[in-house]
Parts: sequence; C-alpha cells; structure tokens
Amino acid sequence: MQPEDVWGNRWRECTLAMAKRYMTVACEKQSLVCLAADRKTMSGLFELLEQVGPNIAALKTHVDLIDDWTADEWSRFCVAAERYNLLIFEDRKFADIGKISRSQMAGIYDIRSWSNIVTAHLISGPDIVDGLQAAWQDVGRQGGVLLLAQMSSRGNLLTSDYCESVVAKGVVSAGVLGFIGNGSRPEELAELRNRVGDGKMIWTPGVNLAIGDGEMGQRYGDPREAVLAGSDCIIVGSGIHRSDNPAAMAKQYAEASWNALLER
Ligand code: 5BU
Repeated sequence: MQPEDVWGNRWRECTLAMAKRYMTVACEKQSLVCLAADRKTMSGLFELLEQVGPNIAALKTHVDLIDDWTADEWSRFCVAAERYNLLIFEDRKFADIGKISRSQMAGIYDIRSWSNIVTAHLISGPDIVDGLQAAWQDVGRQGGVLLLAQMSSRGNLLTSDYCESVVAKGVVSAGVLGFIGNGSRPEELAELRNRVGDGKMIWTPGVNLAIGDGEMGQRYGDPREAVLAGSDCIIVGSGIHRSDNPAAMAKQYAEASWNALLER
C-alpha cells in the first residue's frame, strides 16, 4: 500500500522530511508502534531490539537510563536499530533556552549524532526548536522535534490553555515534527487533533492493551482508540518489554495500531 493512500491528508500536509520518513516506515512495517525501550543495560537493549525490531516503526530511548553505557556500544546499538529500518527517538524532554539546548544535544551522549527525533517542552519559548535544529545542522543531519502538548501522567500541569499555546506556536514551526498527546484519554486526544489539523503528527505515550492506572501516576488507554482519536504513533513501553513474550506483544500492538489507521 502506498503511504499517500493510507495516510491521506496527513501525508499531503505533513511536509517535514522526518514525517514522510516515519509514515513510509510505518507502511513498510504495517505498524504505528514506537517501542519505549526502557531497559537499563546495553545487553537488555540489544535483546529487546532483536525480539521486536521487525514489528515496530520507531525506537524511543532514554540514553541516560543505561548503567553500562559506552559510546562504542551505543553506536553499535544505533546501527542495529537502523538495520531494522527504525527511527531513533531520544525522549530527552529538553526545556532550556535555545543555545543551551543546542549544547545539550552534544556533550557526552552526543544526541544530535544519532537521534532522528527528540522531545522538548515549549516552556522556555519557541527558540528551543531553533536550538535543537541548529544542533542537528552542526553535524550535517536532519531531525524533527516533538513538542509536549499533553502528558499521560496523572496531575500533570499541561493545562488545556497551555496546550493551545504550544499548538499555536508549534504548527507554524518548520522544525516541529508534531506533538506529544495523551494516549490515555481519547477525548483529550481528539481535542488536540482538532487544534493541530493535518499538518503535524501526534505521538502518544500512555498506551497499553490493559487500560487503567499504571505505576507511579502513569495512565493507560487503548491503542485502537488512540489512533481513531488522531494519534499517528503509539508509544508503548512496559506493555511490550515487561511481557513474557515481547515479540508476540509487539506484533499485537502493531496489528491493533495498523488496523485502526486503516479504519480511520
Ligand atoms: P510505559 O512503560 O508504556 O508506561 O512507558 C511510557 C514511556 O513513555 C516512558 O519511556 C516515558 O518516559 C514516556 N512518556 C510517558 O509515559 N508519558 C508522557 O507524557 C511522555 C513520555 Br512526554
């Protein structure tokens, strides 16, 4: 199936190269799953990647969770992820002023050199997007920023008014791939999609086939409902990596998300 037939207006209106790349990979894999690879060792990450690589479209990392991180092992891991045709998304949630965010993309982890996507809060103002984009340009790469418009955690402070301001600034920013929406609440997600229109992506954490409350304030909603409400990518962590059979679970999430996209 051609991406333009599957994605419709989203394909036509999301012009950022990274958006097109994601939508193409999702069609090739028949999966809208981004795995939240929240493992604490390099061997755990490699193991997970081998299990779920064929059934996911993107891999979300928290590089600073890894106890035995080394630059060499990490670049081996990124090469392995690319072999599975995955976009690499560092969920760093940058929040500082533009020039410091640019520098934070370098440093020991050198996020700019291997990430395709990063998350950012817009709390410090719109220049953060320019800072992050400048960091990718510093190493001759391109990437896309996902702005936090909503969060999945209970009691978060991203109010509806705040969300509206983030969307208003984000939709007109070329370096913005899209927004993080709350996958646990389809009605909030539908409201976000209304505000965003078709020109940007919405990616959603807080998704699990077992809906309800998770650990420490996390909340979960159903993958199909999230996609029907306007999510373009479901971010799933423990639903896959904590299960007894991560490969089989990744396949289930892939099918649920892909079928929901076709239904949408
Ligand atoms: P879980 O195991 O599916 O609950 O993992 C969710 C992941 O998504 C985890 O890596 C979080 O850092 C990430 N996340 C989230 O849960 N909620 C949010 O609002 C944002 C990110 Br932004």
